[in-house]
Amino acid sequence: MGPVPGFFDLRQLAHAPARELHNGGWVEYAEKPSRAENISASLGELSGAKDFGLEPLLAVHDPAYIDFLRLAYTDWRASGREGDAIGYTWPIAHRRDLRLDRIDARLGRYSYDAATPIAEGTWDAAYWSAQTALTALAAIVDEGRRTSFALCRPPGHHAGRDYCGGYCYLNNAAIAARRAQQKGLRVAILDIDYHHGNGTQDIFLEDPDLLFVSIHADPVNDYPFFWGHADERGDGKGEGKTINLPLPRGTDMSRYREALDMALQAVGAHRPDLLVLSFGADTFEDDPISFFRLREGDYREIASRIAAIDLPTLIVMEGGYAIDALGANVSALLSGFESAAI
Ligand code: OKP
Ligand code: ZN
Repeated sequence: MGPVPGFFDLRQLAHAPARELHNGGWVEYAEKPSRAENISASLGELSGAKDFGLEPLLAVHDPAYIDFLRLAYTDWRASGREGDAIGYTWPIAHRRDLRLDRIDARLGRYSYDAATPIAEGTWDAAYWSAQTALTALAAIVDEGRRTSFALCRPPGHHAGRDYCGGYCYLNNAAIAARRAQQKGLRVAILDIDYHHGNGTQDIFLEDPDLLFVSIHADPVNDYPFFWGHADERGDGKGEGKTINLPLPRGTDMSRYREALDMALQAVGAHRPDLLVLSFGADTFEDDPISFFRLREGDYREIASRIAAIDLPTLIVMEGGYAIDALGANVSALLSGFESAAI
């Protein structure tokens, strides 16, 4: 098929929170800028992002949430705080939709965890990460490419219509998928990050036209706990258009392959015009925060199997925290698409 064009914008590096709350204490932030640098170094030439503006972001996210994201860091500093903005109180029982101005209340209203601080460069980086996904989509829908790779960072699949969480602020895959829908395409999203893509699931939960399929660590044991169980199958008219395939810790390629083939069968049956692949390399055996056992060569096989269903495919980067191995794992994935016989 030839090389997969890749997209990345240096402004995505501006987001660099210092720390996150984990297991009762502060730890170094795992979603570091060097993740993208490692991938970009091993891929060679990547093109920058075009600017599609706010409109495609607002087709997925609540305008009040976008305002919050843009202003949270400034408001935090204006309140006399140091460091990155982070909440400490969440409206867990879904209280009334109060219009509260206090920064701590807003942080609680628009987030669901303490893994997602808002730092000085967060809005800019998240904005350009979303534009990178839209630019890679344009390579397929406007320029006729078969496959393209968006080096999104910060990632997106945990971000919902009006919330951030899990290192995610804007849902890059959902923003690209919604734009493709608006151009008349029928879309499927396959999410193969180690963690369940709760934000993407929530955004399309009632959409009868979009299939969301996710293979991930069983949320009984792993983040994000409250989403991704096998009995979540979509709501209302979207019933049956969400498919969750949770797998146990320790899963290796032989078990993963079965789930992947089930997922791909469902994707094929949906008859999409476009596949959006939310790709996380945190299923890797040496990932520091995850517990599957995939190896570098497995990403090539995964890509070959996906390429075999013969769909235009937009690959959107999600997680992966074994930083020194990230470039090699992403290259292995792309090589599986590049050598596909179609
Ligand atoms: C984002 B993505 C580790 C705690 C884990 C957040 C996980 C977010 C994963 N210090 N909490 O899906 O890779
Ligand atoms: Zn992940």
